[in-house]
Amino acid sequence: MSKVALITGVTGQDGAYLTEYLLKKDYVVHGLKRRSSSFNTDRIDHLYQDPHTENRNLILHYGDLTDSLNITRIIQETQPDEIYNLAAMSHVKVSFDTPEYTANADGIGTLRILEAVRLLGLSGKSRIYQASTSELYGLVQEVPQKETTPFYPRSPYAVAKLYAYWITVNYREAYKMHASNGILFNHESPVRGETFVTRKITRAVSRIMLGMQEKIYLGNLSARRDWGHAKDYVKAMYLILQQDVPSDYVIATGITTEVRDFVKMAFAEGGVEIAFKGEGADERGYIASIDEKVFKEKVGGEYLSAMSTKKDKVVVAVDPQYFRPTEVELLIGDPTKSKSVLGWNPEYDLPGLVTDMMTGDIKLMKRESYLRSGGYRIMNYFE
Ligand code: NAP
Ligand code: G4F
Repeated sequence: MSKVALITGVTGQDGAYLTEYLLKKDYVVHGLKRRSSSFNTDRIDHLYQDPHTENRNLILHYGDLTDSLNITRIIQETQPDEIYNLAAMSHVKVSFDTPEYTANADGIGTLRILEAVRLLGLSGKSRIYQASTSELYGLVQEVPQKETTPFYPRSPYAVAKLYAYWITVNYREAYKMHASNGILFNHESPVRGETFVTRKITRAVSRIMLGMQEKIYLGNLSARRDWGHAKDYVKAMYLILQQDVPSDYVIATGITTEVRDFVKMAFAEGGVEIAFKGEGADERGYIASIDEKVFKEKVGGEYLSAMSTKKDKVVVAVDPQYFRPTEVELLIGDPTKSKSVLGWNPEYDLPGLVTDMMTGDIKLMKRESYLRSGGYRIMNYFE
């Protein structure tokens, strides 16, 4: 018999990778997806199965974490062995603009799932994974951060996730539920949301190198994050739910890097060296040199002459609109427990992640550029 998983947030970055991973393990996967006025299933379209397909093993359900009735009905109908609660308003900066909604979806949404499992008498059957976050450490009280490090959240997002973390622990202790928190540090990929800093950078750097954009505006260049690859992190989620005893785990690489250095690494993928000058809001990044051989190989010879005219020009600037009212300056996790207990071992390091993201975005932007020119010409031809 195949195991049954329910994934909330199935259309998000992690939802997509986890769905792919569990389908390969022969699970039947039910995914909770929000109704949207335009398609929001891009990341899982390659896995989609038509509702008329017999014996489907990926089934999508309309739903929302703010709707208790809907959550309870879907859990009752699907009777999942494992629930991965990945749905959330996951953008830290946006949570300052939508604090009440964030608390409802990210905080109370978790309670809705736990309580539905309890009320439906599934406490002994359905194991629950809660997508907790390194944002809980916020104004860090210890370096590196581990499972026992005290929390100090610094945004409405992190405060909502703090509630979700503790209500998960409470239901585990009160009702003997197999409910666990994965305290995941930042993890990225070629399908990372476009407004998180890594993807914003890899998209913009690709566009700059292809002559589609002049420069990128960023916020705090000195923030440091422990960045891993989402493909590795969904494996940890799975491992957490395979343990006999539920518990909470830090999932991280143990290496921290400045946003500024991520920018340098992204440009270096195309052989472009960036130097930074100035401080705070006046800091600027300009092109110091171009390795033509690498550029031709990774980006394409036809883009080289336009790129060469940008030498010594500013391509990175700071815009204070991206600063946060309260910032998390440093995150670095200690993954000792997850490595020893779960046997979790990530395949990607940061250079591998940057290469994967840049390769994806250069390809994507070339297609966009082609559609803009050739694509329109074809449309006009038929008109
Ligand atoms: P993501 O790409 O932003 O995906 C979030 C998912 O949640 C999307 O499918 C989104 O639907 C859905 N969603 C948002 N609000 C919802 C609601 N009210 N009801 C139902 N679904 C809703 O996030 P991610 O990077 O995959 O992260 C997955 C989870 O891990 C999130 O809970 C996030 O907070 C947490 N986390 C992420 C990281 C990280 O670095 N990526 C680190 C630690 C923890 P739409 O597609 O319709 O928007
Ligand atoms: O990429 P970010 O927006 O990610 P952040 O805030 O660390 O949150 C992400 O990781 C958390 C895990 O720790 C998740 F829980 C959360 O759901 C999300 O996935 O920003 C990273 C850093 C910040 O310090 C930010 O101030 O980059 C800095 N930054 C600098 N310029 C920027 C920008 N961030 C964004 N989004 N956009 C900028 O232009």
